[in-house]
Amino acid sequence: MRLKLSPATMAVLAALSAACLAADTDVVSQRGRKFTPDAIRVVPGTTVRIANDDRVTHHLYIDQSDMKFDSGEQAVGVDVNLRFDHEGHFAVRCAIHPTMHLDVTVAPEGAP
Ligand SMILES: [Cu+2]
Repeated sequence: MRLKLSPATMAVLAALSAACLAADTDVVSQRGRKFTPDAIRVVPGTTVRIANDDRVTHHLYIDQSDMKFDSGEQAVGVDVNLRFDHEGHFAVRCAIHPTMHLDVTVAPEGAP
């Protein structure tokens, strides 16, 4: 059986998959003992993949009343996936490098 889709349907499907990809995963790089970008805004339910593209080990954590996280030691080349389910502002820090700071804002699309 062959599935025939009109160009309009194809356009809708393409737009939908692009929106889904945007909502599902964001990638942040660690390089030069900095997060790049160092501030992101995501919708609830987004997984943020933090890649250690650096030459040194990192150790990610969040220590807030509304969210706790501890990656343990994050070796060079290792990704840490962090899922944000709840709205709010979250500071991702590195236990080894106190100057490292990633600001994550979790808010629904269209929110101010
Ligand atoms: Cu670090």
